[in-house]
Amino acid sequence: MTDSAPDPYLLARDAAAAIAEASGTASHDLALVLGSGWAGAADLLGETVWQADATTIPGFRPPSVAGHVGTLRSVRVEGSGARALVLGARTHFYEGAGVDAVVHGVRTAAAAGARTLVLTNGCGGIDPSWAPGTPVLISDQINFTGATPLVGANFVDLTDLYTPALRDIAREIDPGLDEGVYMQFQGPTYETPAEVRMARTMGATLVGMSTALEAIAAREAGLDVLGISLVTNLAAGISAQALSHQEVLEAGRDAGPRISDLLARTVRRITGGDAAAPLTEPTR
Ligand code: 8IG
Repeated sequence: MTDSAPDPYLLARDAAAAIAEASGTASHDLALVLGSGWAGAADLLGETVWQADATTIPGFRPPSVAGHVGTLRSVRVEGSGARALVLGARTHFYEGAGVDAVVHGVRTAAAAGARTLVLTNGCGGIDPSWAPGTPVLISDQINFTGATPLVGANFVDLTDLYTPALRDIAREIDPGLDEGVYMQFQGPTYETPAEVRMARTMGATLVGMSTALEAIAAREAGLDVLGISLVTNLAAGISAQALSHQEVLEAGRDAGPRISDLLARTVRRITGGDAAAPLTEPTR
């Protein structure tokens, strides 16, 4: 790091302090990043006690993608009373702002007191049985970006990067949830069919442009991580159809209410509240 570059950890502490002051909430228990298709979850979690445009908080950049909403919220989780920090948009690696910008929200969540991070995304599915609109638990990841948020001899163990106990809780809410290995590509193109075959050969079943770098930063900060992907499209070459961002948004909209319910119940259970009645409709 040069002398003029801001320390990203300090910037995250500034952001957390600004959130604490603006929200009137000294500390948050858990944080969520809502990706494509997951925006509706914030409303189901509980009462929003504070919300603001993320760009009013130090270090947050405006979202660059249609369908992503750059709102930060503090939510009192119904049932448990836990405080959740909801990050309604993320900075993607393909925006070129650097990996510190990508993980700023995660570092801010850690500085705000969160012990648990829930990462959600919309992604491509390699398993042909996952129809668009299927939620899949992330069991492990392949960081294929060539980048990392960590600098120096910082040998963080990623054996259980996605906390097994949190995945168990999600499956208590929805026993039909499948698990997959998420591979983060740099983007912004979707993969070629050959790249999807490569990903499959390497052991991936989900392909996307987010999450893996954030999970690494979260684990560095000592957070427990839960990852849930919404398969919004079959990965390139898995189906005969070409990919379109429009279809991705539509799959997200259609699946939105169901996956929001799944997420809200899971967060209630994670934070010690009752998850209420079981899902009336299985997610697949
Ligand atoms: I939504 O098929 C969504 N994001 N890399 N590939 C990659 N990212 C995605 C995809 C996909 N679908």
